[in-house]
Parts: sequence; structure tokens; C-alpha cells
Amino acid sequence: SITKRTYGSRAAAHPIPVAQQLLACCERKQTNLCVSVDVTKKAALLRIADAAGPYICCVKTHIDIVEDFDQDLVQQLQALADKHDFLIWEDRKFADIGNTVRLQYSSGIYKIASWSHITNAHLVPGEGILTGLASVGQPLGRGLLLLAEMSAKGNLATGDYTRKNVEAARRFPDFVMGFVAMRRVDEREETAGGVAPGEGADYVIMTPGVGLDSKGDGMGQQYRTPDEVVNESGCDIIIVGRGIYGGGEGSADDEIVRQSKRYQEAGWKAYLDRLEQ
Ligand code: S5P
Repeated sequence: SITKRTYGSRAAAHPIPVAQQLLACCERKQTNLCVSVDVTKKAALLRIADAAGPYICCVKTHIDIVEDFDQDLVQQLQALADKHDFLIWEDRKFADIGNTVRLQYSSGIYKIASWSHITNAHLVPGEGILTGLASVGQPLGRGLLLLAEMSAKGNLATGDYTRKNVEAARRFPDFVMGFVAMRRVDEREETAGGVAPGEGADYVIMTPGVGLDSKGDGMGQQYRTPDEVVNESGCDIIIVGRGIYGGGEGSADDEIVRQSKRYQEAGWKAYLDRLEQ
């Protein structure tokens, strides 16, 4: 099964270039850590990405919370991605009809598709959202994650809705590279109706709600440890936000480095344990 394969072997066989890049980066840097940089100032975002850079495979942004956003932010973030060897994921959570998301992805102030290797979407509007996003992202070599499950208490992405996400992904094998999910939602028994097209495809499971010191945030977030996420649940990438940078404008650089190393080590150990078991 996929959980017994190394990131490197999966990278070599993956049909989606950006998934290849991500998995190869994990192998090269020995990290399955994605840092989620949810801060409202450009300087803080860049500072945290630079400090965490050596220890991560991916930086996840919420670009619409940055008060002093400008094109230079994107250029500097891309320069950091080159310097440290990581990918960029804009956590836009698209959720509209195909024609609208096509415009939201390509245009406006942010022009997300022009700089973000990865983005994500909800399947609520139906598969037209995938047609719309793929029309922009696929020619640029981008990849998409579907939010098959969520981390927050009481969320509605469960059961049949989760299964529908997996089935829809199988119909877009050149664009949907994986899922935001809490476990290996792509395992065969989870899909209804027998062997679907693309059965056996390799999906990258990227998982938020990861923290070593806290169980929640008082606003519904629920945290699990890297071992629970990667080793017990078979997810591939841990996403850590406040566990690394604190909150607000972020911790001092040395604390960010310390926490990044800590989560990198915990995530990598969980992966090695999973391979061995
Ligand atoms: O189900 C989800 C999906 C996502 S992408 N739950 C989440 O928490 N996220 C995102 O992960 C969320 O938007 C935030 O950017 C990050 C978690 O941040 P943390 O500070 O709680 O680690």
C-alpha cells in the first residue's frame, strides 16, 4: 500500500509534476512538514517562511489576510521557495461554480495561479469547480487538493461527502494531486461502486490540526500529534501553524527554528516508523 512506499519512490512514479516535486522535496530534505503562515503582515510572513525554510517541504498561505499585500510579497516568497527548496500552497478553499473559480484563481489582485504551486477546493458546488480550476491550473502545471475532510469539531465533510470527493478526484487524474483529510480517505474500501477510473492512483494526503502542546484553540480546531497523523492515520504531510510561529505576528526567529526542527523531527520519525511497521 501507499503508506509502505517511500516519498522518493512515489515521486518517481507520480503522474502530476507538482506532486512529483513535493514528494521529491520531502525525500531530499527529510521533511514532511508544511508550515501554515497565518499572519497579517508581509514582513512577518516572509520572516517566518525564511526561518522555517530549511525544515519544510511547503509553505501554506492565506494571502487574503495580509494587510500590506503587494506583488513584491509574491516575488520574495518565490525567491524564498527557491532559496530553501519548498513549494507554495495558497489555501484559498475555492467553493463556487466553475466559471467564478476560474476567474478567482487566475485574476483579481492575487492572481493565485501565477505563483501558487498548489491550491485547494471544496466539492460543494459539484465537479464543475474542478473543470473551472483545471482550465487555469493544469496548463501551468499546478496541482489541486480537495477538502475531503476537515479538522474542526462538528465539520460536515464526512461520510458520503468524503467519498464523493475521492470519486471526483479520480475523474481529474492530471490535476487533483490529493486531499486535505484526517486519514487515508483514498483507500479502496472507502470508494463506493467497485473499481473506479484511476483506482490505485497515488494521492498526497495533507493534514492540518497538528500540535504537540495543545489539543484545541477554543474555536473548534482539534490537534493531533505527528505520530497520530502520519503513523497511525497514514497521512503524508503534517500542516502546522500556530504550533510553530505562536500567533499574531509570530515568535522570534530562534523559537520558530526550534519549533520547526521539532515538528520536522517528529513528522519524519512518524514516517520512518510507518515504513517499518
Ligand atoms: O480542515 C482544515 C483545513 C485546513 S486547510 N483545518 C485547518 O485548520 N486548515 C488550515 O490549517 C487552517 O486554515 C489554518 O491555516 C491551518 C491550521 O493552523 P493551526 O494554527 O491551527 O495549526
